[in-house]
Amino acid sequence: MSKTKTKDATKEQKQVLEQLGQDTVHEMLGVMLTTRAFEEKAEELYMLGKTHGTMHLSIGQEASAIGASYAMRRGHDYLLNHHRGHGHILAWGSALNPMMAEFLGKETGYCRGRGGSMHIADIGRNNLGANGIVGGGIPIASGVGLSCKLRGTDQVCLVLFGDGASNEGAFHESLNLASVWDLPVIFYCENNQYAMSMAVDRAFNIERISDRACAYNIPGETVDGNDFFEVYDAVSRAAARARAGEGPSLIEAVTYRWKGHSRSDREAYRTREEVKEWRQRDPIPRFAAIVQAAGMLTDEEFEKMRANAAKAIEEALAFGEASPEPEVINIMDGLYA
Ligand SMILES: Cc1ncc(C[n+]2csc(CCOP(=O)(O)OP(=O)(O)O)c2C)c(N)n1
Ligand SMILES: [Mg+2]
Repeated sequence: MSKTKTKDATKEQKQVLEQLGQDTVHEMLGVMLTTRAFEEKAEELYMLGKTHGTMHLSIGQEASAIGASYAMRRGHDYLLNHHRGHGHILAWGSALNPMMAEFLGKETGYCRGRGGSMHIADIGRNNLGANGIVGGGIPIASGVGLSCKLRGTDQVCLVLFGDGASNEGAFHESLNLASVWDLPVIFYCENNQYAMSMAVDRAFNIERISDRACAYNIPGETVDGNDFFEVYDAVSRAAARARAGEGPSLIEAVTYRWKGHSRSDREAYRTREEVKEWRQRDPIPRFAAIVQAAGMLTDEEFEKMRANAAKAIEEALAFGEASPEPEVINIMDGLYA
C-alpha cells in the first residue's frame, strides 16, 4: 500500500473519518476489499460455467457503492440498486453467504436462486433489488418516496442507476414527479462513461448529467465517484435535505468500470490505454492511503483485511456450493400475477 500513499489527509477528510470512527472505517475498507474479491471470484466462476445467466462487474466502482451507502441509514432507508450491483448489496450490509448462493443459483440465496447475479434483493434490509429493465428502478424509487411521505416516516430512498439509464423517459418523469411532490428520493447516477458500447460523449449533448436537475428545480451535483469523501458528502447532504421534507436531489458520480459491460463484451469501443489510465485511479488504495495518512490504518491491518476478504469469499463459496439447487416443484413460488 505504501506505493500509493498520499501526502496527507485534509482536515475535512480527517473530520469525516473521526465522525465515522475507526471500526466503521475499517468495516468500509473491508467491504470494498470483499466486493473486489467477490467479483474476481464471480468472474472465475462464470468462466468455469458455474453460474447461470449474465453478470455485470463493478470492479473500479467500489468507492461509489461505499460512499453512497454509508451516507444513508442502511437497513432503515430504502435502496434500489441496479444490474451492476454486487458492491451496492454488500455496502448496504447484506451477508456474503446468501449472496454467493444467489449468484450460484442456489436455494439458500437471497432470492432462493431465482434471481442470480442481477437480481439480488434483500427485502429484510429494505434493499428492493435491481431490475433487468435498465432504469426500471427509477420510477419505483419515486413510488417508494411517495409511500414514505404518505406513511409519514423519516425514510429516504436511494436509487442507483447508470448514465445510460438517465437517457430514458422514465428518468425524466420520475424526477419531475419527485420534485413536484417533494419526495424523499436521492437519484444517484453512476456515470461509468459507457452504456454497453455507447460512450457518454456520444449519448449526451450536455456537459454533466447532473445539469438535468435544473429542469426539475432540484439540486444537481457531480462528484468524483472514485473518491469516497466526495460521494459520502454529497449523499449525506441530499439525505438530510430529503429527510427535512425538502425533496429529491440528483447526484452524478463519475467513475469507470474496469471490465467489459458483461462477459460477452469484446470492448472494441475503448482503448487499452484508457482502461490502464483508469486502473491507476483505483478507489480502494486511494481511500486506504487517506485512512492511513489520518493515522487510522497500518500496512499490517490492511494486509489482514485483504486476507480476511479472501477467506470470507472461500467460505461463502463453500457454503454456496454445498447448498441445494431449487426444486422444480417450487418453481412457481414467489410468482405473482
Ligand atoms: C430498457 C432496456 N434497454 C436496454 C437494455 C439492455 N441493456 C442492459 S444494460 C445496458 C447498459 C446500461 O448502461 P448504464 O445505464 O450506463 O449502466 P452500466 O451498465 O454502465 O452500469 C443496456 C443497454 C435493457 N436491459 N433494458
Ligand atoms: Mg454506464
